[in-house]
Order: sequence, then structure tokens, then C-alpha cells
Amino acid sequence: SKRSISIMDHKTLELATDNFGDSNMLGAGGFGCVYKGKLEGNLCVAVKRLSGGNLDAIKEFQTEVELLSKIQHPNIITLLGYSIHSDTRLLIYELMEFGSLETQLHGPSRGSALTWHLRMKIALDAARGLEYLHEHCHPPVIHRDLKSSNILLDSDFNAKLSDFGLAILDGTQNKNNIKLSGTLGYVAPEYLLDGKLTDKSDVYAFGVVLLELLLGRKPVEKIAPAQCQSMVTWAMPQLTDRTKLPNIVDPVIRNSVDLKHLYQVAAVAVLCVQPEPSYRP
Ligand code: ACK
Repeated sequence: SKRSISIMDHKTLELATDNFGDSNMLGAGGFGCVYKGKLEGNLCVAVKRLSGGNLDAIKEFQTEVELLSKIQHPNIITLLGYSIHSDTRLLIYELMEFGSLETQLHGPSRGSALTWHLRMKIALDAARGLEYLHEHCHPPVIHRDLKSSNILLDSDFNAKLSDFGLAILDGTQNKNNIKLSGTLGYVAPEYLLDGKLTDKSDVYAFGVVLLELLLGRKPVEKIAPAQCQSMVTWAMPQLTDRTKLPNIVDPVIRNSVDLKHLYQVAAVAVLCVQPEPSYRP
């Protein structure tokens, strides 16, 4: 099912967001900032602003527009339109009043609003969005950057997947040639170590999100290496020497990973297999 995405007027969006003023800013990401705006007819929107000519950012912008214009699902963010004005690119989304799951869980309110019932519903919503991408899109879509900051919550705490800039269509590209991307701590070990990408990479990331919902904290931040001895033993030969990381690993990741971080990735895998009773709600 194709939706028509409007090309919106830059001036209208400048006015709607009060000229991208600080008071209307919802937050900042690596790509730029997100602003709250109100369009004619009282429609509240979120406007993501990307500035500059960074090639990766431009590519992510195009992927986001191309993919989201074809997708319509209650658990996937609705892209309403976009605008290109000199070197400024804007993406216009439905407003998700409660922001990201990451902020809800780890922000100032510290997840207090999230009852177990709500956490279950958020997990189910995210699973439905992911199932739609994997099972009902043709060709299937691999999100590649699923994490709590990319799961957004509307005013009724309905969860929707967002940020499709890194997503790829399964089967249409040579997956072995694409640059390894994602977020450490959420990247599936087989993808990180061997560049093996499948829809199961998203399922691994979803598992990390489930742990986050369960623990109320990021599972990769505070795990003692002693907790994951067996996994570390398995992973050690590959992880101690960064030159042994396969070529597909993007140089930025190759030079930035430290051993501690990779221990933590391995630890998450162990926890997924052997959850301790105390981690259950
Ligand atoms: O965690 P947050 O409050 O939710 O802060 C981040 C910030 O912008 C940078 O990504 C928020 N954000 C992103 N998209 C939307 C949206 N469609 N509606 C409301 N907030 C959004 C996100």
C-alpha cells in the first residue's frame, strides 16, 4: 500500500515550529534536532531538521522518505511529509507526545509512569511493528537500528517504530557489501563479528529492548565481565585483536570499539539465554 507524502513548504514549517526555536525543541540526535510544530487545522507534528551536506545523512533522509512512504501500520511512525530548502532537509511526522521509550525508561521520570502492564503493551506493539516489517512488507524490511530511542510513544502510550534511515530491503541488495551499522549494545554478535545480516538481527535488538523493559536500565551498561565468563571465553579470540574484526566492520566502529564494550555485547547474549530469576518482574 502506497501513501502519498506531501512535499511541504519550508516557510510554513518555519512558522509552525516558531522558527525552530529552542522552546519548541523536543530533542537532539546525531542527525540534527526535532521540533514540535502545529500545522493548519491544529495538527500537531514533529519536524526533524537535518542541516548540511553530509552524504550519509542525505542517504538516510532518502531511505526514510522512500521506505516510510510505502508503509502504513499502527505500530510504525507516520511520515506526513518532507521539505528540502537549500541544504536543509526536513522530515514531518505525527507528534508522539510521550517521546521515546529510552527517555521514558532512563530519563528524569525514570520509568515511573511505566507499569508492568504498559511495558507489556509497549513490547507487544514493538513486536507487531517488527513483524509487519519482516512478514508483511514485500520485499521484507530489516530495520537495522532498533533500540529504545527509536521506539516512540503517543499520548495513549501506543508504541511505534521510527528512524528508518538505516533500514534495508531484504533480498534486493547484496547484504554482504553494505557497511555495518547500528548501535553497539543492540547489534547482534553474528552481524558485528561476521557481517551476517538477517531479519534476526532485528530480533536480537528487540531482545535487548525486552531486557531494558524488564530491568528498567540499559542491560549493556552495568554488567560485570565475571557474569559472562563463558561467552567471553568464546568471544575472546575474536575480540582481543581489533585487526581481526572482519573487513565489513566500518572503520569508525573498528577504531572506536573497546574490549569492555564488546564484553557487554556478549553479556547481553548470555543474559538472553539464561535470565536470572531476579530479573523477572
Ligand atoms: O526521547 P525524546 O523525548 O523523543 O527525544 C528524542 C528527540 O526527539 C530526538 O530524537 C524526540 N522525537 C523524535 N521523533 C519524535 C516524534 N515524532 N514526536 C515526538 N518526539 C519525537 C525523541
